[in-house]
Amino acid sequence: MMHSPLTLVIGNKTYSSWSLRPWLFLKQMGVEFQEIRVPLYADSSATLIQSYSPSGKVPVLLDGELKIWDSLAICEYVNEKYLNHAGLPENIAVRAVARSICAEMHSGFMGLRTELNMNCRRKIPGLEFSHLAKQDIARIGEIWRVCRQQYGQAGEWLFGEFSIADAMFAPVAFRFAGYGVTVGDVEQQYINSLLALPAMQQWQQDACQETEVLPQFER
Ligand SMILES: N[C@@H](CCC(=O)N[C@@H](CS)C(=O)NCC(=O)O)C(=O)O
Repeated sequence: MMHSPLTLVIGNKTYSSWSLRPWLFLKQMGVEFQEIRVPLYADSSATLIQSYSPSGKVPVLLDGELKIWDSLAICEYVNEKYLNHAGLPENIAVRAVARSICAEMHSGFMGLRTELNMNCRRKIPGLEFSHLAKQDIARIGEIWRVCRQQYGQAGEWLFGEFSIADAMFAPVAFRFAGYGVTVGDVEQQYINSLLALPAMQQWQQDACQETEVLPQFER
C-alpha cells in the first residue's frame, strides 16, 4: 500500500479547535493523511511542536520537506494541490464571500473564543455570556443564514457543497451544542448537518478517549 505523503500534526482533539478545521477539511474531501497528535501544554509540548512547526503552534501539515502551518493556509494549500480547487466555490464573487467569512472566523470572534472555548467532552448549558460573546454568537448566526439562503441551495453547506468555510466554522457547532446556545431554525439545521458528519463524530469519540485535562479549558 502506498503511504500518503501528508502528515497533519494536531493538538488535543478535546480542545484544539484550530486543529479540527484542516483535519475535518481533509477527511471530508477524501484526502488521505497520517496524523500525529501532540498533547498541548504538557512539559514536552513546546519542544515537540517546535520540531514540526516554525510557529510553535499546531496545526501544521507536513508534505514531504514542506511545512505548512496555520489552519487556513493548510486548507488553501490542500485545495490547490490535491483538490483542483473543489474546496471553494467556483464563482469568483461567491469565492470571495467564502474567503471573507473564513478570514472573519480566522481573525475575529475573540469573545466566542475565550468564553465558549471548544471542549468536545462536556456539556455545560446555562452559562451567562458577555455582550461581546453574544455579539459574536449573533454575527455567526447571521453569516450562516445569509450563506445558506443566498448560496447554499445546492446542498446542506454554507455554499451548497462542503467547502473550506464549513471547516472553518465547524468548531462552532461543538461549542453551540456544548454550551446549549439557542439559535434559529436555519442555523440549527446547519449545526445538525455538521454534527451528523461521520468525521465530526469520529473527532468527538477520539476526544472522549483522551485522558489529558487542561484546567484552563474546563472552567
Ligand atoms: N492561527 C493559528 C492558531 C494556532 C493555535 O493557536 N494553535 C494552538 C492550539 S489550538 C497552539 O498550538 N497552542 C500551543 C501553544 O501556543 O503553545 C491557526 O489558525 O492554525
